[in-house]
Amino acid sequence: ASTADWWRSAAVYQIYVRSFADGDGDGTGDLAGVRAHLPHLAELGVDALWFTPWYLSPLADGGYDVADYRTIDPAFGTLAEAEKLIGEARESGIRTIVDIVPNHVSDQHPWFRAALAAGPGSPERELFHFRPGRGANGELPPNDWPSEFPGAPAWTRVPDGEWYLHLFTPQQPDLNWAHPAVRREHEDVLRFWFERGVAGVRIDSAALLAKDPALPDFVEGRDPHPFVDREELHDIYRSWRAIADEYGGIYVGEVWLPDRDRFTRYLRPDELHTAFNFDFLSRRWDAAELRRSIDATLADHAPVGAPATWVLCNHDVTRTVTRYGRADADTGFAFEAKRFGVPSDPALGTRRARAAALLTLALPGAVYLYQGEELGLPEATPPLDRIQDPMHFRSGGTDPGRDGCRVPLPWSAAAPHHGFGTRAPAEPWLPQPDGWGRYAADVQATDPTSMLTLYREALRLRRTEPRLGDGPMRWLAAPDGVLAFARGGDGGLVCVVNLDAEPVELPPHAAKLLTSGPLAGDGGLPRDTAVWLRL
Ligand code: TEU
Repeated sequence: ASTADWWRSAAVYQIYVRSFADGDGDGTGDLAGVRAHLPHLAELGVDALWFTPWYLSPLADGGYDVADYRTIDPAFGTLAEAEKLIGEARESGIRTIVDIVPNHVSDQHPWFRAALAAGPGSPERELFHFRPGRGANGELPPNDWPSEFPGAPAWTRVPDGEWYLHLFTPQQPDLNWAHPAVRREHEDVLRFWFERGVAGVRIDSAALLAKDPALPDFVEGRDPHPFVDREELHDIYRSWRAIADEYGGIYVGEVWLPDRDRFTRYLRPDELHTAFNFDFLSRRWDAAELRRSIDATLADHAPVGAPATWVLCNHDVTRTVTRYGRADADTGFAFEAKRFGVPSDPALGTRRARAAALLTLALPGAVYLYQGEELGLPEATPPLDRIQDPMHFRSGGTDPGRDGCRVPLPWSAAAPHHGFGTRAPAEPWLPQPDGWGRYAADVQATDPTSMLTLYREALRLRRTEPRLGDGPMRWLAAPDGVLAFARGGDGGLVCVVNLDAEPVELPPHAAKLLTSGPLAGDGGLPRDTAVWLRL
């Protein structure tokens, strides 16, 4: 792939800044922590870093509540430091992707504060969705839309009696995307970050933004939907694409849409470059099911010319090892399973996560990794009184929320708090569970059987092996419960994954490039194990 096409085959590493590494000793991860660990990322061999929002924010939703899109939150660092980090990463061959949150702002954003102060009927309120309530005294929300976080309507009433719309928490008022000032502002913000050398932008909640101006009640199955996947979005993304093209930058959309045909419309050549494919998150560890998912994904992407992407984890879902460690019936359905705390076998989960890593890294397209996946971290269960995720509060405390995958990383087994602080050790903002040191990067770096070593070797092969990344693949005949496919033509690279069968025989003359776990005594590939072969 040419350098302009880097994103088509990239391995992108997601950094949840507040939990990655703490450089200034206040217990919160920051840019200094990331800079200190750039050697880890370079040695891991990823092509780009995606930073979850690092902007000024009251952190009501971990930074997805932005008070100023042009300022780095002082807890994380400064703009000058972000620019330095972008440059240093680039020197190590690593590109930077920033996260833009266009659907909503923080209630501390100057626009929202001005709208509150200016009162009903003011032009300031037109930047948001303010409405009078229903009921005799306006005591009922303007419509019946639910918010994304459980347990509450998408409306909050302000002291003067009007209500404002927020599809997420009340601290995240939705912008009015029909207003030209909202569009202009975000176009400026995109330019601001491209000017600072970022290679790409992740677009948060990219299928939201536009709303039916009549704000009608929600009717199941009505098309168009009043606030998801509306036609107006495509015009917005076309104008954004023109901006990215000026800079050679790319977009990766967070487009949560179950309908694949609707999803790939966002990937037309003049819209977003690529989008997360979340399909594996709701798939069981089952060969037939994963094969169907892979085929459908590739078939849907091909006509628009966009590469597929593969996602096993992110900051919103149960960590891979824990998900795959659950009894078969519960391995998928990340969101429901997380809510009900289904038990998980860490050894089984780790074996499958290792095999899944080799599977996704061998599939055509780009791969998005979430920090700690390379360490094989399981989902943690932080004490409920330490959880900060609004999902937890909005559920009335019944849902532990998403903080279990956001626990500060262990870097050094023997150091206080396992080296989360790169200089001064301070109590991390979320406690690390007992035994977290066993996953520390320093112990894994010298262990040939560790998850870190597996990821390093797989990513090294991915960088040197032109057949991996975007391009054609071909299924090979395999027993039930086994996936086998080839990349490239004769003498190509073959990936075999045994999900659920007795040990399978491997071709006798194939060179084993990498295996996710030990082979059986007779050289067969055991259940829950993957191998890369060269024929
Ligand atoms: O997530 C968008 C989104 O739709 C989430 O509600 C997702 O469905 C949920 O987290 C799954 O458990 C993005 C961010 O990734 C998330 O962290 C933010 O909370 C959300 O937007 C609001 O900005």
